[in-house]
Amino acid sequence: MNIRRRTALAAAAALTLAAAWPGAAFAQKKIVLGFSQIGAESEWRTANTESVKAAAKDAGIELKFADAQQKQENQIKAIRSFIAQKVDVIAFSPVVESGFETVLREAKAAKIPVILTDRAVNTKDDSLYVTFMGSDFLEEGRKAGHWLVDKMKDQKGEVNIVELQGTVGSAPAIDRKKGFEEVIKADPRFKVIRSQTGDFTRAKGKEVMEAFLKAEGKKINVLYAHNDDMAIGAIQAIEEAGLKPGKDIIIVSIDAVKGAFEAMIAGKLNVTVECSPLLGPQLMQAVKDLMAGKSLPKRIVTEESIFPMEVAAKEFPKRKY
Ligand code: GYE
Repeated sequence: MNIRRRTALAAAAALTLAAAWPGAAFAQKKIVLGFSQIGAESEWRTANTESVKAAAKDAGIELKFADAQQKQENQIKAIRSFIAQKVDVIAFSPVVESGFETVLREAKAAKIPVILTDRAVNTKDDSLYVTFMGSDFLEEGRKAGHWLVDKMKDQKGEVNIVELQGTVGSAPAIDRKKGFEEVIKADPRFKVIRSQTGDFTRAKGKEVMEAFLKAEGKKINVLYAHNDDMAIGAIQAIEEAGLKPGKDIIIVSIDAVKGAFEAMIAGKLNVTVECSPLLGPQLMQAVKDLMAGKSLPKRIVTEESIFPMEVAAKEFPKRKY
C-alpha cells in the first residue's frame, strides 16, 4: 500500500473514532477562524465583537481576532496575515464596500474560504466570498422613512431633515441613505437640508450636529441618524443648544442598542430601527458547515424589527445588546 493511501486510511479511521468518542485522544484538529473586525466605533460593534468571541468559544473554534481600528489598510493586512498563517476560514466585516478585490483574490488563490459578515463588498465577482450574512440596510432605511412619513402625516408645511451618515463608502451608510430617500421622496414636503458623515461615533455625531444647529437652528424638524451612537451624540448637542430632543427635533435612528432604549425611555429619541449585531452563532455554524463540506446560501439575511419610543420601557428588559 502506498504512503498516500495509508495516510488516507489512517485519517478516515481517526475520523470514525473521533465521531464515536468525541473528546477522545483522536479528537479532530480545531478549526481555525481568522476574523477581521472593523473596530470599536459603536455600541453595536462592541456587541458584535462579544457575540463573535463568545460563539467561537462555545463552538470550540479557535479564533484569531484582529481589530482594524476603522482602517481598511489594517483589515487588508490582517487578512494577508491570516492567509500566511493558513487559517481554515477567514471572516470579516468590510469597513467600506470597495477596494478588497485584490486581497480576496489572494485568499481564493490560497483556497481559504471567506465569509462576509455584517457589511458587503461591491465586487462583481461573487466567487470571491462564500456567503454574506447580515442585515438588509436598504430595508432599514426604508423602515426609518416609513415611520417618519407616518409620524408627520398630519403636520402641515415643510419637514426639514438633517442626516448623520455612517462611515463614507460603507454599505450601511450607502444603503440606509438610499432606502430612506426612496421612501421620503414621494412627498415633496420632506427635504434633507444637510447631510454629513459622523463616522458612526458619538463624538462625531455630536460635533456634526453642533454644526447643523449653527447653520440651520430652529429650521431643523427631524434628525435621521444612521446609527444610535451618532443620535446619542447629537442629543447632547441639541440639549446644549437649549432645544428638546424628541420634541423640538424628532429623532430617528438605527441599531436598537440599549443606549437607544434608555434615550427613548427618557423621551429624547423617537424611534430606532433594529439591526442585530448578534451574528456570532450563525457565523460559527456557517464555518462548521463549510468545513463539513456543506454548501451555504450566498446571502443570509438577519430578521429585524422597529421600536418606537412608546414600546421602549416594555421592550428594554428583553434587549440582549
Ligand atoms: O449600524 C453601526 C456600526 O455595520 C451595521 O456599524 C453595522 C453598523 C452599525 O458602527 O452602529
